[in-house]
Amino acid sequence: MADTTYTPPKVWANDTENGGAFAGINRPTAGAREDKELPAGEHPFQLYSLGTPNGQKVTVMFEELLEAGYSDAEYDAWMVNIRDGDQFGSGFTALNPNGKIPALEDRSGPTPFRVFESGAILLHLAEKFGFLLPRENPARAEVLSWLMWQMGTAPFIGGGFGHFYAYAPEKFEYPINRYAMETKRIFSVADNQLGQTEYLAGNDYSIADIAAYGWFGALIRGDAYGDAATFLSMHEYANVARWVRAIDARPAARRGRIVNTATMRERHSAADFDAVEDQSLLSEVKWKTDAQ
Ligand SMILES: N[C@@H](CCC(=O)N[C@@H](CS)C(=O)NCC(=O)O)C(=O)O
Repeated sequence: MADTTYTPPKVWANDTENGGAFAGINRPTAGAREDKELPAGEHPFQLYSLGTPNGQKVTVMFEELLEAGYSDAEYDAWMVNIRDGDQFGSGFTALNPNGKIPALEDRSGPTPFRVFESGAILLHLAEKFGFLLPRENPARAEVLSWLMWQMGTAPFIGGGFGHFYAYAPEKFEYPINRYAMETKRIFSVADNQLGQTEYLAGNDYSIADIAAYGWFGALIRGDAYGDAATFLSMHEYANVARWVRAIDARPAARRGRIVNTATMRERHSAADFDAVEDQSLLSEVKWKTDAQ
């Protein structure tokens, strides 16, 4: 058992000097910290996001819709820099009281309305366009189950494993062990499933795959949390690797994953992809690991 000298006080108090990577922006309270309007473009959907795995869910979905010919799914994607605290501007928190990307304003009808939480945004778009979500059960229930599974498990990978392995001010053995175990268990769930079906919820690509792709892809390719792919023995998940490579091959996924990143800070039309300097980013997805 690891040694610990910490005894929790009777009442917790915020320690802003804890040294973690996000200590400067984290607070125990929610709500706007400054008055700041959001920009808006001309398209029916206004997305405020960042190219993290949660943000990529929505941009991959929009690009899949556009790829499939749903021209009504045109969107403006505005960058919200979470390290600078953009998520605490009054315009953003009015769209998402939880103060986290992604947040969407649907202006396609007479009365604009907000949708927040990446899973809710995927579901909203899937239902609105009748796309990547079967109408009938049991196929629909399977997609919803895997979508909610992804939403429930992601915080253990990011807020748990990623935080303690890469962002905490010191390497604490207990939480790294706990969340490494849980992250590997989550990969094992996906690997078992993908050993039986082509995609997470069956043999058809769905919003459940879009939800999970950013998270699983980043870890298995070696893009997330330093050397986490080696630490977590990502080579053990051959079925997940096969599935990530299949989605990497989709042009819409390659476009969606670069929106709201340093490569493409904002996206307002398809022409923005032609302007990307390194076009190889759009023709292939490079892996740092050799997980097969
Ligand atoms: N459950 C949320 C999680 C979103 C989330 O964690 N967003 C992170 C970036 S990936 C964020 O905005 N963090 C900023 C902060 O916590 O202040 C969703 O899936 O939409």
